[in-house]
Amino acid sequence: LKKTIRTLSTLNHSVPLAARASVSKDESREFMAVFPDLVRDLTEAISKYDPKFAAKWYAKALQYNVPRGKKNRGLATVLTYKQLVDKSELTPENVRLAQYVGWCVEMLQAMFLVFDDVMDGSTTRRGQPCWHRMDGVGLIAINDALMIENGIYHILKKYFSHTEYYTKLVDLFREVTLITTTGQSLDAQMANKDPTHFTMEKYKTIVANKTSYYTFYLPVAAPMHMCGFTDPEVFRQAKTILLEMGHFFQIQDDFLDCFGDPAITGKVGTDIQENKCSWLAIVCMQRASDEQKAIMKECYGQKDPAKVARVKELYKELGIPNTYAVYEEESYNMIKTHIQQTSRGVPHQIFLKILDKIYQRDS
Ligand code: DMA
Ligand code: MG
Ligand code: MG
Repeated sequence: LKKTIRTLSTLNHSVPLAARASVSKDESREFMAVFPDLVRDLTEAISKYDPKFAAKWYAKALQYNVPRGKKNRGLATVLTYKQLVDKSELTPENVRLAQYVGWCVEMLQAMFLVFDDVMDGSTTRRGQPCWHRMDGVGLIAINDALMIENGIYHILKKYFSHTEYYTKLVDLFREVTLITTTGQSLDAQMANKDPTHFTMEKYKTIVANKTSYYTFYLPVAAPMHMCGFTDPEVFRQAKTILLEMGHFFQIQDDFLDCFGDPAITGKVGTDIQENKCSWLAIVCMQRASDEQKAIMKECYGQKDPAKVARVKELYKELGIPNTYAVYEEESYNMIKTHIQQTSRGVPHQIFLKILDKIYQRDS
């Protein structure tokens, strides 16, 4: 299966995987170097209220949940800033500010993931147990997610309240949070319906809201504000491209949930058990005969491992892994074309870099 996907999609593979990995290693190290300062800022902030227990717990929650992922969103924020800022302003101090914003994006992501894993009944995330599964954590995870989220606004205030773009940044984080929670709400509500209700149209709305805004729009729009962009048309054009990328990214996520290797993705999928309106389930329902639809009705949304396996079998019988490989390649090419067609504002190179980072990902 993996081989088919690889062969089908190496046809238009502009940046070798190894090269991509090595580029981000340095950037990732510099970015990581800022994290301990962020933890110090935040724990100091709450040690005013409780110097011992709360601060210690907060540090632990931050360290466990914020920095252990791929950090694509935070790194994209810094990268975009470096590309957009006037060369004369590309100082170490300004890069550090961009890194703080990048960590705010990562804190937002950490908050969503802690909540998402509680809601989705997940067990593992980033190769370790989900935070709520840790001994002594459980539902305290809900409060921890709120503490992580509000750390964002503490950091923004501390480092940006004197800037012209401060309210733009705060408004952006708040709006993107509202949009993402709207998407999570739709995602959860759709999971209460049987698969005959799943459509590509509903999927598009769920995905744009739950994933694309915070994963792709935020890491580009935040540095745009920092660099003094104000033309709404430029934001609109960037958004169009970035939402397309988000759609592409979530289809990958859905595929990996079912067919990915947990040792590589760092998480064990739950979409079938949780009755999620995933891309695979939609394509399956589009193609299924009446008998196959009956299998979905009986087995989808069930915890029984035999039923989960039956759904995966059905996906394979319907050739969905192959459809995915073809889709991934075609969609990549289409987004590239659309990037080339954007007329002004953000340099194409930024979008292309972000796109190449996710193309053919297996984690
Ligand atoms: C991801 O949806 C959306 C948010 C806001 C975390 P998901 O449940 O498909 O994500 P994952 O597969 O990482 O649990
Ligand atoms: Mg989930
Ligand atoms: Mg998923």
